[in-house]
Amino acid sequence: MDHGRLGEAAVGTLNANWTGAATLPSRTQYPHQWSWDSAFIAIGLARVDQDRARRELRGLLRAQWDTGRLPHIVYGDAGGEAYFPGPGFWDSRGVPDAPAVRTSGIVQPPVHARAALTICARAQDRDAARRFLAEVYPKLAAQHRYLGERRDLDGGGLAAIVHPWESGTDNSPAWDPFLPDVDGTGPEFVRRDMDHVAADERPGDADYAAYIALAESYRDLGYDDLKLLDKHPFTVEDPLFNAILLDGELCLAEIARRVGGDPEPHYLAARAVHRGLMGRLWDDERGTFVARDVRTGARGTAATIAGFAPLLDPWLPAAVRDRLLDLLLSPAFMGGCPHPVPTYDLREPGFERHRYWRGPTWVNTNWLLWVGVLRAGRPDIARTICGSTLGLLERAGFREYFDPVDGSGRGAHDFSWSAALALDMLA
Ligand code: 2M8
Repeated sequence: MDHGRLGEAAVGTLNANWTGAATLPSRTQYPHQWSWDSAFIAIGLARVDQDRARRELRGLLRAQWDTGRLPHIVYGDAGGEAYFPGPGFWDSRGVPDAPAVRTSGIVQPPVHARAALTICARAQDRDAARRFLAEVYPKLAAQHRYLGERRDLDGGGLAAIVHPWESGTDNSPAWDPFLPDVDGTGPEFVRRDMDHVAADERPGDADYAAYIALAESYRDLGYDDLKLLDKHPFTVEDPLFNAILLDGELCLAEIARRVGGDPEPHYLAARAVHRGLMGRLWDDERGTFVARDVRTGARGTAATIAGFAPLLDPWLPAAVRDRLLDLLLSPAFMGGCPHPVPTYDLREPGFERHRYWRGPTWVNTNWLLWVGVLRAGRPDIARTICGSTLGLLERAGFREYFDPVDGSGRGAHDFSWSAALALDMLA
């Protein structure tokens, strides 16, 4: 397939997944609106349909809680049984600061300020773009305030995630050391996630039991972040989430500048995340950024795709940047397989070619790395990542993820962010 046809096919996929109010990640596997999916989708739509890109973000922001929390799922009309856990599980209607629309109670990486700024950057109608920025700025600023204030659990400058689903990289090996404390022996539930995808491409049952137990724990605390350190068994700082938070603050500073607001608080917030990343998550021995348990200070050891996300940080010391790039190009990642970038160190015994976030290549993490290596002054690596990602999509279609060894498509078909980010990478 040539690039022109790939672009047309991408638009077709996004149209097929559009409900009239939002774009579903996949009609079968994920039949609701997901938070960071919508941000990636808006970034792609900004290339072809500005109006829909704006509607995508607006739809999500309408589901924001009064505290600024932007939920990871906004439930639509798909039958209650189509996806587990459904809206009743989270019981957001029982929480005073939640909106009327039904949502989950956890968050996802804040790519949304980047999406809003991208929409503006691609706009032909500059006035409409500025009006849109002015409209969404207070909501995005509230989203970041929530993360910077309520989720910085011990004042260390980083936002904690309280559930692996909040990372977006659900069953990454990065979370393994922090899950044994979770008691997954709760009430029975029926997994719906394997109705459409092979079992060896999804998280294992023990992981799923922990996911449900953690979601119940947070829900039963009334989503009260002040109780997390005492009562919740998973409070972890993730380099991917925090690098995106830092990038988002820099985007907010730029948005503030354009709409006549004050960029300074956003620079300060970005600097705080930078200090937290360097002081807490940089592992000098391994030459990458790793996850850290807020409660114990214990750090993980897994070298995953998340470790490269701080390439988005413009203040990264040159020596740290160079070590990260060395690891990225080494046989552990880009140098060790024909279809990079794998989400986990290829040489680890726990690397799995097909299992979700434990090895496969994903389009959104490739896109983030593409932006990161460009920022790090390496257009050569950016070209390799871009060419290889588009090649995978041309050969295997808009699959959810890909086997980094043979390039075969895995997970859901017609997956929205694979199509959307192709549009951005094609341009
Ligand atoms: C995956 O996560 C959901 C739970 O949120 C699931 O496995 O059911 C992840 O890949 C996540 O990053 C993504 O946003 C979501 C929808 O595409 O699917």
